Amino acid sequence: MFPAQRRCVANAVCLQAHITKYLTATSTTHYNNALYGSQQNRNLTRKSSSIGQQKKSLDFELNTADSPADVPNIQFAHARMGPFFQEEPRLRNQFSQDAFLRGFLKRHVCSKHLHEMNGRLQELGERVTTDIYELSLRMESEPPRLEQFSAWGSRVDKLITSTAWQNMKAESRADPDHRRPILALKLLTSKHVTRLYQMTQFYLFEPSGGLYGCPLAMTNGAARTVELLQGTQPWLYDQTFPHLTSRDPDQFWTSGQWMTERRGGSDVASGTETVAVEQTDGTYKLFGYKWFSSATDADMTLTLARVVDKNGSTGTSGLSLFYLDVKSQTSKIQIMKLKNKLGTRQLPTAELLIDGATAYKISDEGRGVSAMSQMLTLTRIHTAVHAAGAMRRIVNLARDYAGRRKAFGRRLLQHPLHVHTLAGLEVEARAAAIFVFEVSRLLGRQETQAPSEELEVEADVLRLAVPLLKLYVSKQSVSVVSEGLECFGGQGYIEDTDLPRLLRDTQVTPIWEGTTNILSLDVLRAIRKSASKPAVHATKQSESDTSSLPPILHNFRRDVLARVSPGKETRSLEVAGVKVETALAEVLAHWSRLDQTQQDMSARETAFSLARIYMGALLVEHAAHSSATETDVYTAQRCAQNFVA
Ligand code: UCC
Repeated sequence: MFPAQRRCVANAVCLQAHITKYLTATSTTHYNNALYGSQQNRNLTRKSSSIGQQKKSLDFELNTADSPADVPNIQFAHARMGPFFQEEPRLRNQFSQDAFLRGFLKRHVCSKHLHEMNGRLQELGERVTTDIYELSLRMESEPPRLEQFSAWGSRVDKLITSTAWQNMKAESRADPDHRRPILALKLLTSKHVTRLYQMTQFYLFEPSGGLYGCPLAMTNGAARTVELLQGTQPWLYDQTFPHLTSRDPDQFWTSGQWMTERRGGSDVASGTETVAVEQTDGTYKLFGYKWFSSATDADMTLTLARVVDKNGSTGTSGLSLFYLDVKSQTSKIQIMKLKNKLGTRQLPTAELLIDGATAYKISDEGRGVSAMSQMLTLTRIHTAVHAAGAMRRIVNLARDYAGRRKAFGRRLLQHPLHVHTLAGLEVEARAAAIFVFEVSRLLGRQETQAPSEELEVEADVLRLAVPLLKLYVSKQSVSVVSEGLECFGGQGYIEDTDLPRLLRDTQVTPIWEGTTNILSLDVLRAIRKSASKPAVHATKQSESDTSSLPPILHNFRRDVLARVSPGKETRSLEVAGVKVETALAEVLAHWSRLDQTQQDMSARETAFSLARIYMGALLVEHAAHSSATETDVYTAQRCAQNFVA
């Protein structure tokens, strides 16, 4: 046996003891109810499998009155369907089901705001299982259509979206009274938790959002970009920001993010063909072909183009960022085709020919990518939120189903291997969730707190954490959702159950907003850029062995060590804490020995390791908190044992 295999077997044996303890220990908790079904449901299941119930079921079968007298009254004869119907998994309030999310909020939000936040999330947690979910089903079954020509041959480019898609725009902004918005930007008075609150809303919303989270993500990114440009482009802020953040569905605008072109893809800088010709009034006319506009019905968009002179020459100029008021320019934008995609079919994604649309340059010339980077940060966090939300949803459904489905004489929850598998998925879902929550919290602090040394360190951590979050959680969500489908057997593959949609709609996450490799290179970009800067903070004696690290890695290390430190003082978390620390030391030491080409080649492995280490540290920190539960401790232990290495 190879050492890795030996370690696996040893881990499995050791974990078995934990699982047994875990199941026993949590038998009275809310989590256990979710995993096993409530007592009431258990009684129902027992009832429906009793003999008396079988007789009752037969009464409901088809054609019983037509049975010929010579055929005995047996199952399946003459179109009788038999008494067994599989109970479906129930989607219950997604907030009250999520003890982990509630625990995280309790740790970070003061009691005054927590009460308000919990109330609203509770409400949203219910709505994503009822009316919002219903809308998403309709959005899936009524995908957008494009009517390019009228009956008499005129080019009309009419984008036809379902009423459900249109309603979702309103639903995402406000409740029926238009007073208590869902997913609005600025809600709570304590601003630094606003981002965290917003992203937890999206986390609950995404799996039932029919991909309306995509235009909302781009809108969120555009709002932040416009806010950052307020100093240089106050008119842009005044004109767009109130709409982008409005709680009133009639005033609310969505924004596009048009940066993908035929030759571009990931290589935006050299592949962008769109050009901008300056007009005498200072505006620009854009000409180009956008190959993938995610939600084509946006009211406005931020887009990249290269400024050219009157002869069409670009010189050496790089890309600049432009604001385009789409609504007023529809006659200058042709919808060439709608994209036929594996998933995200609810989204009206299109190829667009821009033929002289008027736009406004909003960045310095050649600084377009840099000016757009905050939009990328936001949409990448949203992508990870979508991925983590999908993981949570499939695990919740699989847990519920395990309490209903009976096979080999027992319910699934009574099969140790199934429970072990489910517990593994739960750990993955929690690791993804805590990564998303913490990055959102850190972003909120950057956006709202006064500058300080602490915030400078956090800025470095965040710069690294965003691509790590996006690349790891997206990739992992495909595997977790796929494994989750298996928990339903063949039913997981059947479209009517709405389960396969979850897989299709998460498969996009490792691809859009930068593929796994592109984001691994972004991690390298951040490290190398930081290496060219002097370290901001004095190095302590104890840290001298890592003083050759680029400052961003140095700060990342400090952050991880600070997070695991309390856990190392706790008996149950000591091993997990040491594992995280050791893994970090190994990865950083290995990194320091690589030359540039080797760093490029191993960028993906480095990124995956750093992501796992960070999640391990977050879970240990969470489990060491005074409010932690036994399940939190188990999660940190299993995470460290399984995937921090
Ligand atoms: O648009 C799309 C669909 C939208 C769907 C949104 C859905 C959201 C989810 C919803 C959930 C339901 S998809 C399009 C996605 N395309 C990409 O993500 C592009 C992928 N390619 C990259 O990320 C590349 O790495 C580029 C484009 C960033 C590389 O461009 P350059 O020009 O070659 O990059 P440079 O020269 O390295 O960087 C230019 C500047 C530098 O700053 P300076 O000049 O000051 O040194 C970089 O440090 O930009 C800075 N920069 C960044 N800053 C580049 N990337 C970043 C970053 N990530 N953060 C901060």
